[in-house]
Amino acid sequence: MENKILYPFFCIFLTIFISGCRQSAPMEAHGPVPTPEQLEWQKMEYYMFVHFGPNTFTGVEWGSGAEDPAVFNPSALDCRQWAQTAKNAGMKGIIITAKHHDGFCLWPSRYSNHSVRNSPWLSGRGDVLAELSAACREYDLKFGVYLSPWDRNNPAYGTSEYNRLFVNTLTEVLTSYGPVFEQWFDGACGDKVSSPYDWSLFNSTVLEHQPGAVIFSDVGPGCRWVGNEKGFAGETNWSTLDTVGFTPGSNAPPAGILNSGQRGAPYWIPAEADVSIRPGWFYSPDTDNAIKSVEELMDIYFGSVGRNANLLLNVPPDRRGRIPAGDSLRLMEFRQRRDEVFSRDLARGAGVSASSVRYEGSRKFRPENMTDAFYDSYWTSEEGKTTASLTIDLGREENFSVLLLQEYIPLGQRIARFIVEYRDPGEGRWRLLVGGTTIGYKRLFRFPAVTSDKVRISILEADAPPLINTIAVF
Ligand code: FUL
Repeated sequence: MENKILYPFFCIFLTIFISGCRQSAPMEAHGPVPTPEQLEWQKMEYYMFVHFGPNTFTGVEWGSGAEDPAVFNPSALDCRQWAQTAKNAGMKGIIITAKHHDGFCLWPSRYSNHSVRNSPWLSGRGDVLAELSAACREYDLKFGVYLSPWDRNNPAYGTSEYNRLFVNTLTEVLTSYGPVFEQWFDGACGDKVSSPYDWSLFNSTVLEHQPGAVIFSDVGPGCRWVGNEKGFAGETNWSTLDTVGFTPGSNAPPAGILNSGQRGAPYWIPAEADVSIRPGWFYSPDTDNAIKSVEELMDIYFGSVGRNANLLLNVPPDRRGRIPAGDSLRLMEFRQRRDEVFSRDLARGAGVSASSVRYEGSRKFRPENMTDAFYDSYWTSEEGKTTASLTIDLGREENFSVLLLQEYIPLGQRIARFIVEYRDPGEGRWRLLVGGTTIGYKRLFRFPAVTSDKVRISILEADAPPLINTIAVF
């Protein structure tokens, strides 16, 4: 008798329990996804490249390797000034050319005589990597290393022995200066005769000593070259790439593919856009009047960070070993301009309605997750649904000229086509604002300012149910 009375309650309880379990069912990834290190790297967005070495003093871009180490003699080298500048610029790390193509080592390497040890700087007792890694720690910046496999000085270069030697060099650098967030492998090589580089050995050496490092090259595996040195990713930019059969350098995929990635490709290899604040990578007094303007830097920012790529901005120290005042001033102006643009997100906390929500009723994927402050809360559509429209209610008419969208990439990149409209406050009609293909980690749009109380995003094509964690308007 008692059982008969309790049975209906039991059934109701079971139904609620099961639906509760369903609602919290974990979302599955679609395709390749970033490793935790790649995700951390992507969130850095913007960091400094430092080209420094004999070329700084000789005024060339590619040293021959025959330079006398005596040319390297900075009069007032100060890595703390570099770090302070990077920090104040809003950058998250610094990558230094530990060894450029001329083979000169900025640290006293055991494997080469062509190094700071044979320079007059600090009577041969200096170590730029030691100073810079310490300065990065002090300013809470990540430290990264550029090492060129192409070496125009080393006598072993071009022989099979060289791969071993390069591995020793790598090991020395990667075990001496603390954590390295990114290992930068330059694919450039101007010499024709050379025995092939052992890339898989180079990569495994990096990961053996720095398992947290993201390896940059034309083809990753951690992140890829964006295909140009101007700082622009493609308007379409997938973080996936098929690298089978390719290597860095002359056997890399075409620049156009590196620029836009490949939809549906098997590896997660996001783009990094490298560009110099001056016409050259190394300092030259000839370029003192050619520092990029704030407008150019803003274009670059929207063309890189705003198109799902990280921005690696080169700021070359001068012959004193300091970042010149003109460059650092420009960096501060650039930061100020970004701060002004992004100071107030008019959509923060705004109500959002979605044409489709996964497991309606559950708060886990609610549309407001896109206007909250949390990276890991996101909206997604019902299972199997790859189109949706999202309407953001700003609560009142606002004037805005920038839109920010973020896909929740820990579960893969999915969105392939979308449009954004705003409601014309006069006529009440929806008007097209912008449209695009990919979003990825971050997508930014600039447009002539509009006034409206509502913005609508229509996802027209996606490879799996779309996941968006941030919509912001400025
Ligand atoms: C290129 C190099 O040849 C340039 O000198 C510079 O280092 C740039 C970042 O990469 O491949």
